[in-house]
Amino acid sequence: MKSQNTMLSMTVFALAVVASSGAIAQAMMSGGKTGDTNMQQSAAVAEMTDGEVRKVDKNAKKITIKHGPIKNLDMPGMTMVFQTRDQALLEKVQKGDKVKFRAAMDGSVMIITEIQPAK
Ligand SMILES: [Cu+2]
Repeated sequence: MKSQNTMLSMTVFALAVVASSGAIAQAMMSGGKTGDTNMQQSAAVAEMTDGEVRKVDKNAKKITIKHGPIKNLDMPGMTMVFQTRDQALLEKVQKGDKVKFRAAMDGSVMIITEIQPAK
């Protein structure tokens, strides 16, 4: 039992370190610095990607975004159309908004799983 508790607290500590270093990397990137010093830590949890909404098509459930590099999809920055399965996402943003979002593959289609206005 004692060793399990030790394992748990070590895991929590490791997660905290990963979370805070991710936040630092984000802060550095939004400060205008680019570079690949943080490539090592792209790991399992996808980071939010910066983007700017170009178009929201509620009927087709599609959002056009000019986005920065999406690490988890190994995609460089570009402007492209994303689909979403979640109607509520379409209500959160509108054309011209700066956003942070997460994208994932759903079969052969790239979808947005999470989006929020960037502050
Ligand atoms: Cu793209």
